[in-house]
Amino acid sequence: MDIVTIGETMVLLTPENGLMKYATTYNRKYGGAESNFAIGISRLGHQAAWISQVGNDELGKGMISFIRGEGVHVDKVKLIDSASTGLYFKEVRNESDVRVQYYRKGSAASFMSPDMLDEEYLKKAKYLHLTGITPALSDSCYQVILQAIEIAKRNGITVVFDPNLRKKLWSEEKARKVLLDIAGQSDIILPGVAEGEFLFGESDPILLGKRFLEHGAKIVVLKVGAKGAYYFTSDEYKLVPGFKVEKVVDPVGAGDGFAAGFVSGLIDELTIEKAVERGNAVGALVTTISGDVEGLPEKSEIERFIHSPAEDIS
Ligand code: KDG
Repeated sequence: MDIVTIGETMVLLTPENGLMKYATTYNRKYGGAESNFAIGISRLGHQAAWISQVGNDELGKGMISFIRGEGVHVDKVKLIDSASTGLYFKEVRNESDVRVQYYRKGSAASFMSPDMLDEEYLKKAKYLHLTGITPALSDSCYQVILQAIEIAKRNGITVVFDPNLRKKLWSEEKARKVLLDIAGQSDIILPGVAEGEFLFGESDPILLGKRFLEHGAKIVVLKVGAKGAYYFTSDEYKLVPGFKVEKVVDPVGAGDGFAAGFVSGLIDELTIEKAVERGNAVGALVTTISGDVEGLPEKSEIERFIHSPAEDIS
């Protein structure tokens, strides 16, 4: 196993036409930062496992089939009778105006608890991927994250943390405290510049990178939108430019795609710079297709895009 990730995936409904408020027909997809990442990893040719909890209902079962169909290991996804699978609606008005409505309070995933973690299973992974969405779901979900980090530390598994700040899910004060706690225990951290500013009250990318390093991370990759991403280690930092795409159709999931591309690069033992370049390329491609995971590329596509991006966008 290359990576294990833990978190909630929801049924995703997007209006077929027009606005959420008036739409009468919706497309049914699936979305969840952690499974988006796992699918990205799988499409790039690696082994990924997704740990979660869904309702023992038709939508939950359909979701598991879909994610399994993407080659992700789902043997540790629990179906429970006492709560339903979460749901969310998404309306993309334009690149910078995406409206999201969650129906996930009290969802099956929000009842995840540390006892669902099997150390023998987690031990098989090289990387543990976590996001700041899971601890926002409930206190027991936060405990899952803390326990997973403990297991990772005991077994030499690298912890990769994407803060994925979702202000709709919790208070700013709690979010800041918890995200800083997890960031301080992670080996690799993948924040966006706005998340860095939220956590440290600082907007200069170079200073932010240094703050995250001081806070405990060994590698920091700070995403700066279409411009690309900076990486920081104790020895160096560098901006790796992003890729242009002709049209951004749906930006949601680009960060998860970035994380998948970057971690896939590390698994393939690329340099950090080349891994960031792959992350940038995957993130860019995700935005060109509607849906949180539909635009995630396969290995051959990503290599072609990195070598001649113009060809792919013409
Ligand atoms: O990063 C994309 C995710 O935000 C999306 O797939 C849904 O997990 C999700 C969330 O909590 O918003």
